[in-house]
Amino acid sequence: MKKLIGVAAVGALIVALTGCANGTAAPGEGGSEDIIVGFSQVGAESGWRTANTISIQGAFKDAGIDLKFSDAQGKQENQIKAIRSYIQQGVDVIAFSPVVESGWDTVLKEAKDAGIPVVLTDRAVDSKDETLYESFLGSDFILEGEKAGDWVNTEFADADKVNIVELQGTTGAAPANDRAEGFRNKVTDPKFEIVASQTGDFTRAGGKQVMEAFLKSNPDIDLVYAHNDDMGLGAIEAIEAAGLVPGEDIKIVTVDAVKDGMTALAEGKINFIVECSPLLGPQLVEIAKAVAAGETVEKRIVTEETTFDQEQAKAALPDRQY
Ligand code: GYE
Repeated sequence: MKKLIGVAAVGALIVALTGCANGTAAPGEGGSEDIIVGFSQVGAESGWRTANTISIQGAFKDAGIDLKFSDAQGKQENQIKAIRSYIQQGVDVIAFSPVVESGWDTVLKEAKDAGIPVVLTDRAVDSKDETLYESFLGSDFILEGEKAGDWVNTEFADADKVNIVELQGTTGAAPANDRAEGFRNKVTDPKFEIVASQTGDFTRAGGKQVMEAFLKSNPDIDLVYAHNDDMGLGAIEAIEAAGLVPGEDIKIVTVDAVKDGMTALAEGKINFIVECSPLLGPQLVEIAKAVAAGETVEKRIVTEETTFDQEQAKAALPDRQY
């Protein structure tokens, strides 16, 4: 059923974006496959990112569209350089996943002045001027944080005092800002205390290192809230090394639901995962084709997502693509 809805939604999107039911709004003589798209990826910090890169490269390949791909290795300056080089090359569309939210107005203005449409994918920018980009395709990160918070409220309904540590994503990144905010929107009862909060940069090594420090300075941690699976997986290593049982002595809630995270959830080492889908490639292709053809697309396209407890993870794992 879920699959059907997904297919229907993509079909509807194609119709909406191309404005015709057969999905062939080909600009010019050669058709939309002649376009060149420049894409700047954040890096390769997590399982989510790897799945996202595979989805995007695969979808453009399948569509027969030339995709120029660059990996910014987590640095905004590299993304700005890549965008400037795409402008210079005169690509038809620029798409990127902004590593942090701020500081994009100048380069986005340069793209706009060059007449090249820009599509944001996965992460948002905080630019006041919304004419600097055509569309933003990605998850609602505040909602993800809220879903994690809802689970915490239910899980600890009978507790008197809950000490929480938070492993934050990359400082200044939209998913780090919003997942922190969403969680705090829900976890409001005074019995909850966020005793420590620090960035683990969305990486497994970062999550492990920060968790080791948290364990040393906080003797009584009840819950880890990790902004992604990879940091949660790093925290598991630190908790086990400290002689404690992850998922039991210390509960863990994360965001993403990539295969390694889902495996740890099915094994009982993680307690709950909020899904964040990295499979943005096919929708990005449709948006790129449409904006290259000068069509107007939805300013905000939100990804549909679910949540998983341990039993649901066991059921979903065999079919998990990433
Ligand atoms: O949750 C994390 C990745 O921007 C949604 O980035 C993405 C986040 C994802 O490193 O694992």
